[in-house]
Amino acid sequence: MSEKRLRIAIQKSGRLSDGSFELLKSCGLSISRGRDNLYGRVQELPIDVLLVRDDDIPEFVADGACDIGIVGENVAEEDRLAAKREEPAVVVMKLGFSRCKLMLAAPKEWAWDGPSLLEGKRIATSYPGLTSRFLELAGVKATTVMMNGSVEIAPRLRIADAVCDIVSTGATLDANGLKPVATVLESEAVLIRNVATFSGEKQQVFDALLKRIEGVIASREAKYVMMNAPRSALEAITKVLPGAEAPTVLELAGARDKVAIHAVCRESVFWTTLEQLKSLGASAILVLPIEKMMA
Ligand code: PRT
Ligand code: ZN
Repeated sequence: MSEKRLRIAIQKSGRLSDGSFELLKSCGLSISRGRDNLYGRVQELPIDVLLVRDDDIPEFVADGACDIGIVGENVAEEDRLAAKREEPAVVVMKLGFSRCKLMLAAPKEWAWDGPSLLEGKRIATSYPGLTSRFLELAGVKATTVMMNGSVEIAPRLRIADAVCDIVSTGATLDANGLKPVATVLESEAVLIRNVATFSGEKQQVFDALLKRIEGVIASREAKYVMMNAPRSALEAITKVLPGAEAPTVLELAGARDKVAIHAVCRESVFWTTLEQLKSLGASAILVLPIEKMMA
């Protein structure tokens, strides 16, 4: 593999992989996979893709085997806290998918009144670094019991009193007689990078990729909103449009007191927003998706 190609590590299969592949695809990149399915090559830019287990990604990026990677914030943060690397990988940006929470969970019958209830208890987790930091900040002395999987069964097996695990819907905890009691980390997929300066060419590729990712993320929520409205309502309408910069105001043929308003809204446009616009006198309101954006 050439030194000039930017190397990105993504999860081969699991809860991060669909989002990671989709993101790269939305950036206009198509990946041709090697026969071993461990390595891919991007056609449009000098980028190589390594398909690996998510747990390996922070290390690969920290030691320079890969330049960048996509991983859960939970895994990136745990690596930073627990692995004690000299120069851990740094988080470049949040990517808005694979959202979940790392949560402390206790048996349902516990009357939870705060973290002090965990004093002297044993907590099973795959995230000892994050769990210990949370307990320390809460001033609680408890023991963490490291488990690599099936953390939720630890209390039933009397391996631990409580757990600290990833929660999405909460169904797994519920099925195991546990309830979430405190959030340790709100997580989503993040882009991480090696701390060292990239060579000139690699930096250019990295900058181009970053610009595209920013564009994809910005356009996910963004909408192009158009409407006709009384000229007098312009100010009130601008205030209602979520995350919009100054809108474009256009003359309407044959109407002196009405204008057309066009705006890019960077935040979600809900039905309630449309109802508010309507009540301010807007009509013919259109909300259109935006495919690409570049600042
Ligand atoms: O094979 P590999 O090591 O690559 O994958 P993995 O099995 O270790 O990880 P994977 O694919 O399960 O998760 C990758 C990342 O997705 C995690 O590090 C999180 O950042 C994120 N993520 C999002 C989740 C979940 N949602 C999730 N629900 N990771 C795990 N879970 C598990 C959780 O551990 C628990 O067992 O799902 C269960 C809880 O789900 P609910 O819906 O019942 O609450
Ligand atoms: Zn894993």
